[in-house]
Formats: sequence, C-alpha cells, structure tokens
Amino acid sequence: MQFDLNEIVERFLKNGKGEIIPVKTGLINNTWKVMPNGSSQHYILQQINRYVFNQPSDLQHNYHLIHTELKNTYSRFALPSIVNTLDNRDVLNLHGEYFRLFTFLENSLTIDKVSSPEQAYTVANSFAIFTKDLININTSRLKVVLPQFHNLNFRLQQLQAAIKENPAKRLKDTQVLLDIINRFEPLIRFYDSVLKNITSFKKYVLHHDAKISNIIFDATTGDVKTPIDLDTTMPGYFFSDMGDMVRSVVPNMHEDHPSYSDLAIQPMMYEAIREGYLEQMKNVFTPPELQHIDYAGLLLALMQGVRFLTDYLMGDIYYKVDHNEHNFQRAANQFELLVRLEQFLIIKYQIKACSK
Ligand code: GN1
Ligand code: MG
Repeated sequence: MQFDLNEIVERFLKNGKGEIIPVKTGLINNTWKVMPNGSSQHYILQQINRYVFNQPSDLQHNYHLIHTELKNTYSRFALPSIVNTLDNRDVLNLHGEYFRLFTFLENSLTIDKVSSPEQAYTVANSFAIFTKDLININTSRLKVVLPQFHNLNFRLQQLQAAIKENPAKRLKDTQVLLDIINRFEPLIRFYDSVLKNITSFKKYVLHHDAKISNIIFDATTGDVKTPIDLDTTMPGYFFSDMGDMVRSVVPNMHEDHPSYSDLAIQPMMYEAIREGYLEQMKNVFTPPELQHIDYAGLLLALMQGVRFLTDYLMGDIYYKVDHNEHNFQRAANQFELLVRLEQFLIIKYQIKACSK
C-alpha cells in the first residue's frame, strides 16, 4: 500500500508539512528524515517492519524504559525522544502499518564503516557502556521483542526446517556451506553449555545490533552522542554485542561482498574491539564469560551465516535482496569469516579449536 507521508507526519505534528527524505539504513525498517517548513526541529519517521516486529508497542515499551533509565543514571548517552501522535499514542497504526516518530539529534554524524582501530575501540567501548549503564534494569522488565533472536539452537532448527521443506528448490547449491556448519559442532556444544549454566553465564541488557552505523557522533567534536536503533535491545548473553562487532568490523570486507574467498582478518581491529569492550566489562562479566570472550565473534559469525543461508533456502523472505544469489553470498561470506577467525584466534589468543 502507498502512503502519503505528509499525511502521516501530520498525525504527529500540527505544522508538520515540509520536506521528507528517505534515509537508507538497515535491512528491516523504512526510515525518513522529516524537516517541517520553517522549523529547525527535525524528526525521524519510521515505518516498523510488522513482519519482523509484530508487537510494535513492545518496541516502544523497551525504548521508554531505557530512555528513562539512561536519564535517571546520568548516563553520558541521551537518546532521541519519542514523539507521540496528536491523539497521544506512541505508535500510529494506519491500516495495519505502524509508524513512529523520533526527534532528530542535530549536529550529528553517522558513520557507515569502521575505518581505524581507534574507531573500533570507541564503538566497542560505547556498546559496553550502554550495557553497563543499564545494569540495574532487571532484565525481566524488558519485553523480549524477538524471541530466540540470538539463540543459535533456534537458528539451527530454522535451518533444518528450511532444508526439509526446500521451498525455493535451492538446497543442492548449499552443501559446501552445510558441511562447514557440521564441522563447528564443538562451538554449538559450547553454546549449549552457556544456556545450561545460569550461574556462570548471565543475562544483560544488550543492544543486539552493535554496529557503528547505530551510533550517533557529534559532528563537531567527533565524540559519541548515543547508540540508537534499540529495536533489538533485549536481555542477552555476553557474546552478542561483542560478537556482532567482531563480525562486522574484523573482516576486511562487508558482509555483502561477493568475493568472500579474499576475506582476511584484521588483527588490529580485533584487538581494538576486545580492549574497548573489556575496558568496561572486565568488572561486570563473570570469570567464565571473560574466559570465553573470544568465542563471541565465532558464535555470531556462525549464527549470521545460518540466518542468511536459511533465508536463501526459504526464497529470500526475511532480508532485502538485490539479486538471487545475494543471501547465498552473504552466508558464504560469514562462513569464510568463521573459518578464518577461528584460525586467527587459535594462534593469537590460544583458544581451543571449536571445529572438528
Ligand atoms: C538486520 O536491519 P539491520 O541491518 O539493522 C538484522 C540483524 C543482522 C543484520 C545483518 C532485526 O539488521 O540481526 O545482523 O540485519 N536485524 C534483525 O545485516 O533481524
Ligand atoms: Mg537494526
């Protein structure tokens, strides 16, 4: 269905007429910048992907909770504020499509890609501070917006179901990738041990999409203003944010890059993320969590590879794709990362091998 965006904005703002430009971010939601005529206050309008987030009110519940907690704890981070509709709702439901509005943080800068170890350190440090600043929220108060989101066993079950069903008839191309997953059975067993051992492995408030493009920087000073995009902020385990950062920063190419056989590990990026994250978390994580911190990247690379591969087998129903092989290439890229990262970690950080 086509929407008149101006009409939508005017459900939130009395004098909302103005320029609305699309902002290209993420694979999930649609986002626009709203610049009402004659006003210096700008906004971010977002259409929530209702196939991914079927309870938009839960997203807003978590956002309010975190927004308030950061304020109450005098966090250095100040999130954009939610703007309610004129009839005072925090989400607009228009014929079953959901929209929400945020204030736009002026004089801000977003960065698409980490380009130096210093930046990697800053990103990792920021997501760690985020979790630390929210340490007093009892994680059961957060809605689990996407149940099983970073649950490796669940992702493997989804893959098994896709293999069995083979709806897009693409199974025959995927055997090389399935073989890699099978080799990493010890890593999957480590994951099981995390779930079983609740005194060693605890739940924290994790962002679950910890990438540099989800951080707002001050355009003048270059300092971090705040992490944003809290859609997936939920209770989670020690590996999620660290692992996602390793996954997206440490390889020398983006997850979309088709020449994945040229993928290489950038050791200084790894070190920077590890140090930036642990600088904050060393006094928060339990000894077993600290001991297994280097498994984080491996778990996330495996999990993301499994997710892309599942979507490939399902016929590209979840991630936006530009061509038929897109999800296959993304999956192959993640498995290449998995294999090379393991080699690197065995040599540089003396981890125990987690593949057969
Ligand atoms: C999705 O839309 P984006 O890029 O923020 C996905 C993440 C994946 C990522 C892979 C809700 O995030 O988990 O890591 O794509 N988010 C959701 O690019 O599925
Ligand atoms: Mg996201």
